[in-house]
Amino acid sequence: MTTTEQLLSSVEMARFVANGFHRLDAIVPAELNERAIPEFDAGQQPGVAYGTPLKRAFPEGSIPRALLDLPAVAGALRSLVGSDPTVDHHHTHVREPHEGGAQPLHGDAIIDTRIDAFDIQLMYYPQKVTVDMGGTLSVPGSHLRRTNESDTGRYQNLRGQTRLTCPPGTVVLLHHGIWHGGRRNDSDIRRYMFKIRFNPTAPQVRTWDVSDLDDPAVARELSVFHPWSEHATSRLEIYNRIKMWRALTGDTSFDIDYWATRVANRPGRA
Ligand SMILES: O=C(O)CCC(=O)C(=O)O
Repeated sequence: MTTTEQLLSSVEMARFVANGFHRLDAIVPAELNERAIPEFDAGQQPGVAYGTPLKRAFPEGSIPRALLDLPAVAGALRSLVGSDPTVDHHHTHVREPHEGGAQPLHGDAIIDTRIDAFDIQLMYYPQKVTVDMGGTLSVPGSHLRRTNESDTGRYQNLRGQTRLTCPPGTVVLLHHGIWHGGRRNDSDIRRYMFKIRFNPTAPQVRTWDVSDLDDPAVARELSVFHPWSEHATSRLEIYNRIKMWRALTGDTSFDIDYWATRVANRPGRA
């Protein structure tokens, strides 16, 4: 697919497959950010039943509708989850000033073994988030390491983890499996994050701008090593990414250094 929409490129998709997130800094206009916090405080976001088609989920003029209509957000979401996702649920997450504790590291569901489909979680930060405000901690590249909800909560710090700091109006789109948690807010300011989870309704195959599919940078992005795992274990993560890239592109022969081809070779069997 090649269009004038602000779709992700293949290189950006490969980066998402390797890291588990796509970040859009300061993408939301100031007037929307200014409206958001009073509305979040007043609990004004419209209730949405599980599985409501995105096109019907949020009324015209609402903050989520305006957010999702931004071309960069719409294009990235379409690239990741297809054109007609449904809304799973949404929630406003607040970290209170000087609250004294952090949220344990977790994934947002029970073990989810899907390789050829994934949900997207949108996180919207209407205000500037500084290092002491309890920005969302996440572990890049952890999304394909399948875990059960808060079973990872006993890990306090992992090499390579990031604690989000950002300018106002930042949106991050994450793979549902990424390990994350709200950090302790040591500031005097309430920290807000509005999250929407989306489910795909059609195969997530070539939903982005594939005109650069053969760019060698795709394999380079998929081959990145993250510091939380040993060298050998990182190879398993690259193998997981090869499987995901095969599913996303429909190219069952895609490989990096023959790794997936070698272990699938079973001569004489169908
Ligand atoms: O508040 C945060 O930064 C993260 C909260 C969250 O994503 C969750 O509770 O699942």
